[in-house]
Amino acid sequence: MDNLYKAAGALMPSCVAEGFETEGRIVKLFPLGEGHINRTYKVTCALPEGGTKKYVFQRINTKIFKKPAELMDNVVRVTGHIRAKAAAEGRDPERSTLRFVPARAGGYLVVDGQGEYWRAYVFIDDCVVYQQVEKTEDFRKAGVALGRFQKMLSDFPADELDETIPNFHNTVSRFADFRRIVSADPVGRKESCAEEVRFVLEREDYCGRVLRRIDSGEVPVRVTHNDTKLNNVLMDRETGEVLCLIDLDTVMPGSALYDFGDSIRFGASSAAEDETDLSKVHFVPELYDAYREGYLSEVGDVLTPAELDLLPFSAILMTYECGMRFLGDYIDGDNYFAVARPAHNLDRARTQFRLVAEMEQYFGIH
Ligand code: ADP
Ligand code: GN1
Ligand code: MG
Repeated sequence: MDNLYKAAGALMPSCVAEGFETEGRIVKLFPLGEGHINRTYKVTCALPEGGTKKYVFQRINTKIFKKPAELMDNVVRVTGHIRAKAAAEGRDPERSTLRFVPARAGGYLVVDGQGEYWRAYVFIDDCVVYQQVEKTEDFRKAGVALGRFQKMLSDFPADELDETIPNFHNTVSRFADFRRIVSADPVGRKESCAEEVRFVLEREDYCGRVLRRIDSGEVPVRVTHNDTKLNNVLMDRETGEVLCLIDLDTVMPGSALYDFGDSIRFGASSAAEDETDLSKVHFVPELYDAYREGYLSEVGDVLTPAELDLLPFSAILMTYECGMRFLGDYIDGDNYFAVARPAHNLDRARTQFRLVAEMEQYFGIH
């Protein structure tokens, strides 16, 4: 039987630790991050000549990412493209994107004895990640990071990327999924959230608004990140400058609006995504303006008039979509997002709807 490397409440099979072309011997392992999908560990290796080398090991949730090989192909290509661009623009390529570690058996994946898929990348030292905005200026910089990311990938052929999760931000199909879950009500939770269900159903009209502009060609399909929450942005601890976007599994063809809107959803809020005291949850216009300014400083001249016009609506749409996904998962019995308490997904949905209502009022969009 495999040795197991132990972390707080977590185990990593030794075949995983030994399966990558990492240097040195593992001396430390502990869980990282607050993601809802994958399992992430920071791994420290001691080098024979002294000193250490740090890595991130991640177990891919294959219930959600059903094609790990295609996923890795996407992210290896995209990070290679960004690294070359960053170097050409005079930035440190090793701090400008993730570097994946090859598997000793070839490729970038190791499959453990349980059939779980793992990948590894180099840990970027001396960086910080925020769960919530502390300084407005940091959020402006996060906007720069997204703009730069989209700009660097603007010449990457979007049609060569695999759609790792089909219809990821297709709000029309998300709405249809939601309606199906509510009808089935598999664990009898529908009654307990009737008001929230009504909130979603009343806004069906939002669902096709961006898709129609994509179909008409006014909103182009670009290479997008699709999960741009603030804790996926690395900043340099010393200089405070933005380094890169991480958590690249959902990089796919999409709309720039999805990325902008998702950043606002998470970052331009006065509270955490799962705050239970709704009186603390507010949309913060000052943060919206700061992010928009940073973002447009990089891509203001690239976006089409329709994209620029839809920026405020994209914030409403992505917040609405995420709330609908949380609520759908709650009614479905918590099969998708990791939860730490029984009503966790309902709490998350409630914060999103609170933000939607405030954004509607602020932007005068209904
Ligand atoms: P998830 O959100 O799916 O758990 P992430 O890829 O976003 O996984 O990683 C979780 C956290 O781990 C990040 O928020 C960041 O704090 C940290 N992290 C991930 N990759 C690196 C890296 N290469 N260097 C430094 N920190 C990292
Ligand atoms: C998930 O994995 P994580 O926590 O970065 C989800 C996003 C949601 C987000 C809500 C693949 O992201 O779409 O916006 O939770 N990722 C996937 O916090 O579904
Ligand atoms: Mg993440």
